[in-house]
Amino acid sequence: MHKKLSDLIEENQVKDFRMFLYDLGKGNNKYLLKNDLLFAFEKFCNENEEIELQMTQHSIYKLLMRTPEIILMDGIAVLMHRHAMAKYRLYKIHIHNDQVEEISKKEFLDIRDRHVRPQSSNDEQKLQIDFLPFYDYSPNIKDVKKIGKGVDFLNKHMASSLFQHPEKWNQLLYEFLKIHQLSGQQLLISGDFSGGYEHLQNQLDDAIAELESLPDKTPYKDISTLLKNHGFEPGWGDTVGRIRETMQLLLDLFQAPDSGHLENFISRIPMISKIAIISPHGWFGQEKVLGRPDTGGQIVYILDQVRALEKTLSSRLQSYGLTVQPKFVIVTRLIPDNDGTTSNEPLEKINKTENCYILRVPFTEENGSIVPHWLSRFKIWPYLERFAHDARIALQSEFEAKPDLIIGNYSDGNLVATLLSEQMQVTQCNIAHALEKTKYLFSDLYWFNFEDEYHFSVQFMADLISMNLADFIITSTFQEIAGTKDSGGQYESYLFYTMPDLVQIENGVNLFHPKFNVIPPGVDEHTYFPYSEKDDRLANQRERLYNLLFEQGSEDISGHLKEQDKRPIFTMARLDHIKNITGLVEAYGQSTELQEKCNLIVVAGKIDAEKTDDAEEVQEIKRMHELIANHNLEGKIRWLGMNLPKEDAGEVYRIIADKQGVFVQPARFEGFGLTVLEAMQSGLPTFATQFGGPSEIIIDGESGFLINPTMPELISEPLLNFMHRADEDPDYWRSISKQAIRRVQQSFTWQLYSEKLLNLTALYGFWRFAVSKKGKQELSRYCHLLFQLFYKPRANKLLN
Ligand code: UDP
Ligand code: LCN
Repeated sequence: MHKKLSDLIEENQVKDFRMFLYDLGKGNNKYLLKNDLLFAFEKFCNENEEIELQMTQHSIYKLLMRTPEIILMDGIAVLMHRHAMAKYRLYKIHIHNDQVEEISKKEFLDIRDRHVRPQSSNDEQKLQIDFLPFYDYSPNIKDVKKIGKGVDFLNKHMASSLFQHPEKWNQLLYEFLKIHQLSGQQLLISGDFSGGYEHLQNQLDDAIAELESLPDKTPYKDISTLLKNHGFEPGWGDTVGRIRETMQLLLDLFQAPDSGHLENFISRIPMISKIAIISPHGWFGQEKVLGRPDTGGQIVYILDQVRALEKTLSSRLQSYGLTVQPKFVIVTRLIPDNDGTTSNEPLEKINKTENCYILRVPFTEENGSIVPHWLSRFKIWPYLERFAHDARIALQSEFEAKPDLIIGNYSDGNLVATLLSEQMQVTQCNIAHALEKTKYLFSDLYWFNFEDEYHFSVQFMADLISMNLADFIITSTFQEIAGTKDSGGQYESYLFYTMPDLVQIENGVNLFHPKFNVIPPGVDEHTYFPYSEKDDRLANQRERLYNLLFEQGSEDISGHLKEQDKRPIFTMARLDHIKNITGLVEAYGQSTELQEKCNLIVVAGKIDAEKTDDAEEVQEIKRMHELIANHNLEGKIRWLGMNLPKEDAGEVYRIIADKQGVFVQPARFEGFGLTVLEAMQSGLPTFATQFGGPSEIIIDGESGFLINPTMPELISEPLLNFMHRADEDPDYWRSISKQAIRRVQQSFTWQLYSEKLLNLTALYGFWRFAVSKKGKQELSRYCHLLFQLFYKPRANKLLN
């Protein structure tokens, strides 16, 4: 489609824009990202006096703010325009004649390919992947703002369809109820109930009328025969009051369908009691694991999730009038060389639960021998298919049946969940936690530079397969899916991309699919609670940890603080490159004023690089030592190179808060950031990266502060501003502290999470039953091919 530049920017700025592009074209860099473009434009404005407007008022600036990249070729600029969240237009701008062509994704990806590999012209040989033909198999959300609220959309969609085609849906609902079983027990209506949904409505009417005369509190067992006579099985409720209510809801749904009735009724159907959770990589355990490589928030998230879900599901099952006890099994990897953890135990009961377990299944080689040692999450791909096979057998035997829901975690767990769900025909939920694609700049375009270490070609394919096949996807924030006004989301980065000379993805994921739902996690309130709740704090634990933080010497601790009364700046994370702990040390090292005002306390990684097998950790350890030496930080920084058990970490946050300190999370990018929630819940004013999840946790300036951690002064300045203000006004620290606590308690609780997740599961379970199976089958075959022909051979290469 042909356009003019004036369609993109104001008419009177067209000339300036052409000049700007012309100037860019003269430079050496032919592939510019948004930051490069803004920087270049600032320079351009400074150098051209005739540009009258302030830079940010300029329509060129506004366009560049929405331009993730420009590729420059002879007289042509290829511009990627993110004109709305998750929406793109691609333009070829002819710099000399003002012409603009809107080009296809395919053409754009070819241009990208040629930019990286100018010599290669074998376009026909590229593998091209396109999921677009499958996008129409479900209704799609139209409004970007509604992305991530899939369940609301689906409810409304089904209710309106129910209204328009009552017979079809009533029949479906009736069929769904008829086959409804839990743990082999027929529920709601008997399997041989005949006469269709009209007969069912009559029976409901009659049963409700008979129940009318009984007290609400009458238990189910006293009326089970009465219900049986009408063809009803258990599952409607535990008391007459509840049973009548549920029956009335179904009647209302038959007679006056609306989304409220549908949601209420579906969430009352007992659909699940056995849940499998898949999380193969890292060290999955309850003790001595957090802070090790690949072992962080995902473990905390899953263990807290399981505890909360068990509680909510138990009480739901009781309210349905059932005696079934829910069971949760987390499947992870068994690691014989356990390094002091429980990772070599095949089965471990989860503390503070009734019926939840960690089930460990080893990785095996092709010849059946067990892989004995820990493997980085980047190296596990060749083992996953066999792992899925063995996990299926182990799960069958643990549950004595198939699970009712499978939840995958991260790329590996999601892929295994997909394989299991396909084989067992069970509803599948995905949780990414953090996708790698956006963490490493150019991980797709320059994939070959990363391949030896990271194997992203395999991981991204695993992601594509599992995100397309999942029945529903939970994310912790909206921006994880579709980004913010100014930057793309993690899932969004799979929309279209290319890995030159390997594969082109024209449409990788449908962000407008109602499968996406934002449900933020919570914090374990028994471990992380406000510092001011003195009665709940244990004096001896406090003393021991105070000693650890400020006094004790050990080979795992580097540095002794000279002036212990200064406010502590505290940080705690895995010592990964992305966590940017060294960025914070650099910022502190460069600011003598900050050093005068505060101490820096770091809990991360190890002190001795010899003690780790993780390549990124080794690099970061070396950098930490360099920074401490170069900036002369001895006496001002204390670095605990150890993993704190969760309970200790809880008290550590509080001790820092007792000293009116702050928490800093300086990551280059953070998927969500559980430490941010924990620190805030403990009452610590928290400074966290603006890139990723924290931007949806913290309300900047109210319940904490968002920082841009890309330059040392951008970290130290907001910290210094805060310190000055807190020194001048003794209430300032306390007011931010209080608002941090309030924010977490209002919006981030596991109770809210589990209610929502169980409602979703019910609705998607019904949706899975109701939608056309044909579409899903075709999608599944397509993914199967990608798995067999692309994923497997490339994954197996890792073994050579
Ligand atoms: N953690 C801990 N002890 C440590 C290091 C980390 O208990 O020594 C916990 C921390 O409290 C948080 C989790 O590990 O619960 C890290 O989660 P987050 O989401 O912040 O980051 P991730 O490591 O998942 O990227
Ligand atoms: C993984 C991450 O990197 C964190 O940002 C999240 O908080 C954690 O998982 C839990 O989802």
